[in-house]
Amino acid sequence: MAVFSRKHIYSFFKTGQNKSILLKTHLFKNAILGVLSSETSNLIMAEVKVIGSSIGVSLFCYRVEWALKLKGVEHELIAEDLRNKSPMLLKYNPVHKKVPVLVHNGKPIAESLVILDYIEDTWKENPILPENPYDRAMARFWGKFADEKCLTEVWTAFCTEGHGQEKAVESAIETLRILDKQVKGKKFFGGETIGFLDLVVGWIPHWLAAFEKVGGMKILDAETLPSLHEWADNFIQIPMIKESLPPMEKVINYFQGSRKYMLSLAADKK
Ligand SMILES: N[C@@H](CCC(=O)N[C@@H](CS)C(=O)NCC(=O)O)C(=O)O
Repeated sequence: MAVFSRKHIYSFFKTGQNKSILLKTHLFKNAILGVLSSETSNLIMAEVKVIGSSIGVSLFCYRVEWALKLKGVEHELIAEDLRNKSPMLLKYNPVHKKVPVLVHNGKPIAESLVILDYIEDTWKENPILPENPYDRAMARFWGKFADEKCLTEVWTAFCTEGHGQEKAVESAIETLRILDKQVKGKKFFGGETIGFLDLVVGWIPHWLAAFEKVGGMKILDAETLPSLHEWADNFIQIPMIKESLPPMEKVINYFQGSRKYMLSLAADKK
């Protein structure tokens, strides 16, 4: 069943000839809502909330935010203090107790990749996954690879120092080379426009730059990872992305604390 937000109903009618007169009249709005079934009306009133981090630098939350923006889904952001998790977060994500959590009509969905899938299934406009089932599966495969391998290895390099870090950086670059091949000859992973995988690896241009600066390492280099480097330049130029990014100082400041903490944990283990 198609799910429409109030905005989408309006934009549908916007395409009609009498758009400005019709759109802005409350009478018209009420007439439209009146003739729809109560079930559909509930969907129009659908409430979409995203529980995110109060610090505002969570790369997992940003991909969800971007997907909703791409689809024009109005939503409310709820800032969660992750040092003092709220009963609401624990209720909505009792398994992982992490953000983001998408809450749609009171029903929670956790894990950002699962949330992206849900968004795609629920709001059909501006698809982020290809139509063909095989291509869809491939996009999901690479998304999983990007999170489980690329991001994890970059994070390991970020949380290490000395010789250990050099080795970790090499390993991260090797893994990113695989991703580099995937985007070779294309503007975006999704083709001419951004899609699922672009959103998943959307942390690379901004967050990786912060990790490199704070961690004193270089990973994304135009010579070593030419296609990914070019992709990063293209991705960050998209107005919706560029305008939504958290200030770099804020990201750096936050991850300076994270690195210090991770290094202190490693030192304690020795
Ligand atoms: N695999 C999860 C990762 C989410 C995640 O790590 N969220 C962090 C914020 S960036 C979090 O909630 N951390 C709180 C904690 O680990 O207790 C996803 O894709 O949604």
